[in-house]
Amino acid sequence: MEKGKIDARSPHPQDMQGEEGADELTHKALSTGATAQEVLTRALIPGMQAVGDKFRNNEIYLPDVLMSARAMGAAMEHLKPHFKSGDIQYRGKIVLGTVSGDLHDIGKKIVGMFFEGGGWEVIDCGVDVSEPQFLEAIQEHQPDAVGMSALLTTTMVNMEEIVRGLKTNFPQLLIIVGGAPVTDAFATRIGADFYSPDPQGALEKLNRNI
Ligand code: B1M
Repeated sequence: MEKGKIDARSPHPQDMQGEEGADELTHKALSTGATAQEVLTRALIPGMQAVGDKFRNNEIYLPDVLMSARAMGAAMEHLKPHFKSGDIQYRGKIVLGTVSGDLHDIGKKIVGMFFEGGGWEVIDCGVDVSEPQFLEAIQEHQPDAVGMSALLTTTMVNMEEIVRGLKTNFPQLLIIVGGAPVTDAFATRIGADFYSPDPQGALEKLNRNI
């Protein structure tokens, strides 16, 4: 998974041609007696942790992260029924969205994949998400946290309004913000609880606080 090998048919990475990937290995682990919890905590979470650390240290590039996240997604398909049946508990629940006026979703999707790999249930509201839409999602899903992404300097203003609105309605709700133009100082100024420049940091910050 860490190397981004999705399944036996996938051509990436080249030095693993024909080898089994996250799909087959997860199936095999579950059918030979490993519990879903063990697969999650001993394989997937450490794998995504390693990917996040390497990405943060510039040892791998964005396409590598995307391939690993896709491999993780293939493994997660086998675990989903176990989450549904209650065999394994999610670590927490997060509502994610790119703020209103902003259509960039690549980074936000990666953040979502890291959270899933970290054992979180992710409610992804998509892009161009307004304050009423965030509020509706919060009421419906009762998350532990909300994550917001903004990629345009012009939509940082919308992020500010949304954070203030959500904090007025749900003062205890943890809010984490990110995206290329967002900074720690900006996050503090608008009243968000956390800022992270990368998905791994976002996951670590919320894990420490949930
Ligand atoms: Co747009 N765009 N774009 N664009 N676009 C930028 C952002 C821009 C910097 C390009 C430039 O001019 N150099 C610029 C913004 C300038 C500014 O505001 N200062 C820009 C512009 C101007 C625009 C338009 C206005 C262009 C136009 O139409 N005139 C327009 C706006 C549309 C809109 O949103 N309303 C527009 C449109 C588009 C496309 C639709 C064509 C496309 C988006 C496709 C999509 O997302 N589905 C696009 C793209 C691809 C880019 C660039 C090239 C790449 C963005 C990206 O995906 N990066 C970008 C230039 C660049 O960055 N080189 C650019 C990769 C992604 C993995 O990184 O999203 O930063 P990022 O996410 C990172 C971190 O930021 C962090 O983790 C992620 C993974 O490491 N992170 C979080 C993100 N969210 C987080 C949340 C967290 C924590 C961490 O906690 C919750």
